[in-house]
Amino acid sequence: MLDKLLKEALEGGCDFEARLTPKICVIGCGGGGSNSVHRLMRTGLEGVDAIAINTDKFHLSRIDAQKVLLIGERTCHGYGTGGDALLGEKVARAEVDRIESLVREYDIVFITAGMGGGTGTGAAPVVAESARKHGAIVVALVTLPFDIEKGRLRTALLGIAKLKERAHSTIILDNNRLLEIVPKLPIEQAFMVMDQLIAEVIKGVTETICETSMINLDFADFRTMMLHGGASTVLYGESDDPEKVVRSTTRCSMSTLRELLAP
Ligand SMILES: Nc1nc2c(ncn2[C@@H]2O[C@H](COP(=O)(O)OP(=O)(O)OP(=O)(O)O)[C@@H](O)[C@H]2O)c(=O)[nH]1
Ligand SMILES: [Mg+2]
Repeated sequence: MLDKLLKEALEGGCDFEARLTPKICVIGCGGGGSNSVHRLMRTGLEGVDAIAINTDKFHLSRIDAQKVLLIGERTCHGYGTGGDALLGEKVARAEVDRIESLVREYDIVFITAGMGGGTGTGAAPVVAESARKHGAIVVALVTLPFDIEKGRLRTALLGIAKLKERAHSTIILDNNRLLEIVPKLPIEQAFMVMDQLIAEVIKGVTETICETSMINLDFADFRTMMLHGGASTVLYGESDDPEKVVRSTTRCSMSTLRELLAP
């Protein structure tokens, strides 16, 4: 995609900078993933298109995103999959053409999902595969279920294994650690903390790539890192420097992120 843009920009005499700015989206899969995207929109992610994909029609109708995609309507009749990840994968595969036409224009695709249910767990790997097929760099940010969500961990781990094979980088955040950090928060607010963190990771990466600063990474660096790196580490930098030499990339402290990362 980048090579194509470069060629077009050089040949066409078009706005070079605009054409070379990578197109980025975040795709929330399933209920939890869509909720994350909804909250991400409220925190204001500039330059990132928000997309939600779900089997649950009612839930999708309440999501604030630039694009939404209802999948599996004929099988799930607009409801969820009832925790059936194989069904989630099956309905996503059946509509892979629609998924591909959603993702094909992007250079970087972030995928977010709460793993352990049916739609997000089953669809996220299919979305990753589609985006990768069209040349995007794919970064997945997914959560492990709470211990009290009995039986969901196995489903989650199977989904994560598939995701790891397809995404360039998979960042796993553990909901249980969230409970340790914010034990007294109601679940909805605890999810908001997690979603805020997911938002900050995406924001940090996109700002680092898209905005100019002294210590900077551009899309080509990011691409090289993702294509050739194995494990990935997300590092944040903050500075009170009045000249703002280093851009503040996050409000979340690094220790919070470290706490939440699954071992
Ligand atoms: N970060 C975050 N995680 C959530 C949220 N809601 C649920 N989860 C987590 O995501 C897991 C999967 O749940 P859902 O996303 O509701 O399931 P789904 O993908 O819609 O799948 P089905 O409804 O079974 O088809 C849950 O077990 C929770 O651990 C949310 O609002 N934010
Ligand atoms: Mg659901």
